[in-house]
Amino acid sequence: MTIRNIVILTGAGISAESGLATFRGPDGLWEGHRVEDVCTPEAYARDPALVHDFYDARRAKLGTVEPNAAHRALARLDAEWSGELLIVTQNVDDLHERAGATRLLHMHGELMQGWCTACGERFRWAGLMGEGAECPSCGRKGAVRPDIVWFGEMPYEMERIDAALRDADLFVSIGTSGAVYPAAGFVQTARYVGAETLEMNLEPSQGSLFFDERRYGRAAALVPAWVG
Ligand code: BV8
Repeated sequence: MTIRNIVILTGAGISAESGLATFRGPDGLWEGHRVEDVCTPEAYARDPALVHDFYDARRAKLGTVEPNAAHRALARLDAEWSGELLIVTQNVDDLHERAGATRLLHMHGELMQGWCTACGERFRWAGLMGEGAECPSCGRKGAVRPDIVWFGEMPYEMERIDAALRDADLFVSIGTSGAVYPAAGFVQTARYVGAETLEMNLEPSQGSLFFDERRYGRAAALVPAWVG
């Protein structure tokens, strides 16, 4: 089959070698935190300070790390690939952008963005947010939350993702455990439309059996080798 249109899904594993913790590993982000306590709208309503601390700490860490060879290889592919290409990341870090990727979409939101629940505006937010942050647009205090998709909230740009998957000749999944939907279901859509499917991960994901090809190892080694 001639490969023209590529969809690439990335997860926390692609940023692990940059020094950012994944969610479900031994050093997991959720160690010490129950997911329900930091990653749901209910958690935010119940204890906004805890949720802000969780994201403020991750935002501060992000400023100390750099993209790795896997991010850079995907950015090179993005610059050179003449067909359609869409990198759909579950990650909320900005390492794909900082490596130079442009055909990129953050389906679970972005750590470096805030969202005002009073006026609905979204804006770049680089520092600590905390509970009483003032909206740069409407001036309200205490209505700014992290622009992150929590459990039970609709991921961003699902129509655009679905359209790209339906046109795909190749679907590549990199550094994700396949634990979270709808992202974990993308491989099914790709198979349904006859796309080739490749998984690159440290270990078999929950959906590994759905992939035609599977390469296991570190993303910073596997992805540059695959991009060539
Ligand atoms: C929705 C916020 C509908 C961002 C996150 C059944 C029961 C209950 C709920 C559900 C259900 N089925 C579906 C659901 C809904 C739920 C869900 O999927 N639950 C799961 C637990 C079953 N999904 C949702 O709620 C989603 N929304 O469905 O909305 C809707 C419809 C209408 C109207 C309204 C709503 C929302 C999902 C997003 C939740 N937000 N986090 C943040 O804080 O960062 S989830 C969290 O998990 C992150 O977003 C993360 O991106 C995502 C996936 O994790 P991974 O990226 O895969 O990371 P993980 O640690 O798991 O794995 C890392 C992998 O890398 C490992 O395999 C490891 O081996 C590998 N690795 C490590 N090092 C390396 C490496 N690989 C290569 N190289 C290395 N060096």
